[in-house]
Amino acid sequence: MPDIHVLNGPNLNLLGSREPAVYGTTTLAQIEASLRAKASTRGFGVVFRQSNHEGDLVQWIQEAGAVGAPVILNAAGYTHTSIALADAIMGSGARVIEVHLSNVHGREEFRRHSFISAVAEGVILGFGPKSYDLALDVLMSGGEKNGNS
Ligand code: CA2
Repeated sequence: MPDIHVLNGPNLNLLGSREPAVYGTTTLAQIEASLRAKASTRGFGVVFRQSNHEGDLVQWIQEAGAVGAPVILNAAGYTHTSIALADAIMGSGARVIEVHLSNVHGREEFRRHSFISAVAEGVILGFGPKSYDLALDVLMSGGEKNGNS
């Protein structure tokens, strides 16, 4: 199995330093360390990336799709705006699990729509860093599609 790609969108580099009431105190580096440790116990490698630029995320999704690597994607603010990311997922055939730290459905109205959800295999949200963990569990257990797509 190829490495599991964990792709993070804009402002997630600020995790742990601002807005702890919404996003908690765990930093992105801590999430990365925890995922790497957990994945390695099962012999999986992790490619962990963050960018504030939409094109980087498009490129990384395409790269993952090209090598058949599964993706855990927190597209952050681009979740709610980016047709380009949805196109990259569809066009590259990448297997994507969408994750969010917060329960976006309990927040502002504009966060309730995701351009990613319709092209993702599944969505995990609202569990803080555990959202990433749960997605990793699905991928490491070889979780299959549920037939919805
Ligand atoms: O809950 C999530 O994981 C989000 O993807 C986080 C995004 C937000 O736009 C989505 O609606 C939900 C925001 C990431 C920005 O993270 C910050 C962390 C600390 C301080 C400021 C922003």
